[in-house]
Amino acid sequence: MIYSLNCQNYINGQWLDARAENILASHNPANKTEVVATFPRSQVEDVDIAVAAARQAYQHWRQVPAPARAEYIFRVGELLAEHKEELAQLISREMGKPLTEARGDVQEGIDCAFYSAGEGRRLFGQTTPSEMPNKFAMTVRMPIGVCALITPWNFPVAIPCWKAMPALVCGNTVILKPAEDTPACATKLIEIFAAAGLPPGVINLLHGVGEEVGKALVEHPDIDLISFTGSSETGAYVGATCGRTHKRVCLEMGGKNAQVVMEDADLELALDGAVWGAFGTTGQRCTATSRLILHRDIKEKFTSMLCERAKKLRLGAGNHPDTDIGPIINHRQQQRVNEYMKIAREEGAEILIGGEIATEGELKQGYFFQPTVLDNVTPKMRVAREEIFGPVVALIEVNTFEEAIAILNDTKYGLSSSVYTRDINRAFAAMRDIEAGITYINGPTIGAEVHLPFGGVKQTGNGHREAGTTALDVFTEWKSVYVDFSGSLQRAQIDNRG
Ligand code: UN1
Repeated sequence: MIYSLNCQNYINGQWLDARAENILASHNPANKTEVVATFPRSQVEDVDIAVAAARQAYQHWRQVPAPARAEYIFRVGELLAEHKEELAQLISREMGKPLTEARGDVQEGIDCAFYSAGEGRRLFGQTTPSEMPNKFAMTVRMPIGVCALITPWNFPVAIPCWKAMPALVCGNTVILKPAEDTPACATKLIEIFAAAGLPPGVINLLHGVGEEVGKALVEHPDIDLISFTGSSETGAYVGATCGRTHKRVCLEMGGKNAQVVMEDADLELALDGAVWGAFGTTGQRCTATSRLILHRDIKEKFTSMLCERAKKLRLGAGNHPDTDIGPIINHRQQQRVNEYMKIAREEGAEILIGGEIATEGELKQGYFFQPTVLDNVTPKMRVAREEIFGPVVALIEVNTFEEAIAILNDTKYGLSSSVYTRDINRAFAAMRDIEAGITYINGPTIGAEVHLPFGGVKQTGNGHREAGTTALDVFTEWKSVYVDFSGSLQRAQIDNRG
C-alpha cells in the first residue's frame, strides 16, 4: 500500500507542527511521483522553543546517573531491533538503498545503542597521585550541554544514532535536525527514542531546510555543541560559525577514498572489495571507493574483471529483491553526477562503462545512474580529486607501491583507504604511511564498525572522531579535581620542593 507519513517536530516530549504552516515533502527516489512523507518547514521560532526545552531538560538530565541514562539507550536498542524490518523498509523507500543495506543501517544503530549504553557504566576518568601529601587527584567527564546534531540522508538511522546515543549517555540533551530528503526515517527513529521513555526535552526533532533550521541552530547562542556530517562546503560554514560563537564542533565531511590493488593481490578478493566499495549504496557513502589505484601489471586484467562485474549489477528500487544498486537520492545529485561525466570527458578520461542517467523501463521513474568506470584518469584531474558521491570510480595506474601510496595521499581529504596485497611488509608500510582516519588491509573502504573511531584526517574532519570511546571526547569535557585533605595550604610547584 502506498501511504505518506505526516511528520511533525518533536519538542519537549510532544509532537508538534511548526509555527508557520509551510509543509515540505520527501519522495521515493526510485519513483519521483511517490510522496513518502510531508514535514514542517520549521523556522527560527521553532528552533527557539526546542532549544529552551533542551536547555531546561539538561538541568535534570545531567544529574541522572549515567548508568540510568544508559538504561534508556539499551531500551532504544531493543526497540530498534524489534522494529528493524519496518525501519529498513522505510529507509529503502525514502532513501533508496537496497533492503539488505537498509537493514545494515538499522543494525548499525542497534550496535551503537548497546555499545554506547555500555559506556554508562564506564565513562572512565583517571586517578593519579598528587605531588602533595594528603591530597587526591582525579579527572571526571562532564557533559557539555545542548547538542544540535545535523545529519545527512545517506545513513538516515545509523548516523543520528552515532551522534545521539553517546551524547545522551554522557548527559547532554539533543536536538536532531535530519536531512530534508529523509524526514520520515528520522521521525520513526525519534518515535523509538520517545517510546523508550526518555524524559521530555532530552531529545528533540526539528524538521526543515538546512539554510533555515540548520543555520538557526548553528548560530543559536544557547547551543553548546554542533555535530555535523555532510558536505565540505556546509562544514566550512558550520566550523567558521562555531568558531565565531565559541561552540564545540565536530565535523565529518567529504572523502575521496582510494583502494590500491597491488600486483601480488588476490584479484578476485580485490574485485569483490572494489565493486562493493565503489557501487554499494550507489557510491553515496563518505567512505565510498571513488579511486582505484592499480598496479600496471594487473591493471588491464583487473579493469576488464571490474567492467564485466559492474555491467551485471542490477539497478532498481531498494525494496525489490533483485536490486544491487538503488537510485541516487534526488534530481540535484543525479545532475551533479552527470555533470562529472562531462568534466571527465573534457579532461581526457575515458568512460569504459556507464556514464549516463539510467532510463530503461521503470528506471526512468526514479533518479538512477549507471555504474560507471572511468579510465585513463590522472591524479590531477577533477574526477580524481573531487567527491562525486555517486556510482563512479576512477582508475589510476601506478608503477610501484610507493607511487600508489603517494597518489592515495594526494588529496585534501583523508577518511578511508584500502590496500590489497599479500605482502606483509607492504601492508605494514601502508598502515604507517597512509594519511587517513581508516585503513583497511584486504578489505574495501567501507565497513566501519561502531566500536572503533570513525572520522578522517585533513579536510575530512576537524580532529574529532565519532563512534568508539572517542565519541565520548566529543560529547564531554574533562574536569580535573583536586581534594586536599591535609588541612593546610599546600602550594603546587612550591611546597613540594621541601
Ligand atoms: C558514511 O558514509 O557516512 O563504513 C558512513 C561504512 C559505514 C558507515 C558509513 N559503516 O561505510
